[in-house]
Amino acid sequence: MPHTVLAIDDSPDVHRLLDVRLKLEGLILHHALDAEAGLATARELRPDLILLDVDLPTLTGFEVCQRLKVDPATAQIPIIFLTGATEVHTKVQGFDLGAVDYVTKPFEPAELRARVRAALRTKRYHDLLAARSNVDGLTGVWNRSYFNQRMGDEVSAAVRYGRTVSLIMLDVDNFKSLNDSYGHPFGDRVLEDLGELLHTLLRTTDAPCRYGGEEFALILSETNEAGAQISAERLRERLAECPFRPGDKHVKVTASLGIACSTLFEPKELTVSRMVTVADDALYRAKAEGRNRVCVGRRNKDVRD
Ligand code: GH3
Ligand code: MG
Ligand code: MG
Repeated sequence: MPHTVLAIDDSPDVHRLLDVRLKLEGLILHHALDAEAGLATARELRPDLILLDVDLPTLTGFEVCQRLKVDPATAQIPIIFLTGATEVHTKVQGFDLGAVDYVTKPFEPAELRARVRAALRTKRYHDLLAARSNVDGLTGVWNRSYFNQRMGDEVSAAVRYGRTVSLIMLDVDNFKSLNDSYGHPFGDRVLEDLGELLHTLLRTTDAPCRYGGEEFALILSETNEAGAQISAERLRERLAECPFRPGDKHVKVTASLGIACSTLFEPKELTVSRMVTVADDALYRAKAEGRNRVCVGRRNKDVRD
């Protein structure tokens, strides 16, 4: 996949020059001629690198940089400032705001290319490390820290843009007695297989996460309660059908699932912890009603935290 780079500059000449100078780098260059278009495109495209003019007319490049850094959707995108000014304090201000580099205009072609390449290389390592440190070692699904970050982003999008997100809490039934009867390594194998099953059955836009022990939190983007119910039921069925064979025995493994959908809440009441509480309550009900079942969360009259 070629890298995508967004250039934000009010001068069409600069864009033409960047096109020419970066042509051989094999990247896809997008253009924005003012701060507002730049911010919107950055949010939508999430490019691998932003080349940002310091002297923009409405908002300065520094202000654009600040906005990009406080928005979780764009905070991780490296920024190289394009500046005509060579005073030390301007460069320092750019670095202090989170820029990774700067290039002075008029561009020295070889230097521009080298700095762009270096920034993209660092971004690739950063993405690789971030992905690895967010994956649970045993099951291969996302870990708890990724859950917190992703669920936070999904809830913000639901509050701000009216998007819908569902959360399914899944807990393996009687897992302690499985461990006790067949040994801890067998329990681990069940969790490994469960991780794989979650990857297979969920959409690529969904995020299965290990919440802790034998409990999983499944984030379903753009999915309403009915959709979540279908997914949860399918998971429950497939797991119950899955034969687990420690030695020569056939062991049935089941799970209980609880669902919470963002549409249960008024936007001003919607938080991650409230969604977790509702899904947990539904999971608890599924356990109490006999396990190996799906329960849909209801919002309590007085929202609890
Ligand atoms: P319930 O149906 O009510 O959920 O019963 P349960 O036995 O599954 O619930 P409980 O919370 O009492 O037990 C969870 C067990 O999961 C206890 C713990 O030893 C086991 N466990 C947690 N993490 C792991 C793990 O990584 N590997 C294995 N093998 N077992 C684990
Ligand atoms: Mg359990
Ligand atoms: Mg448990």
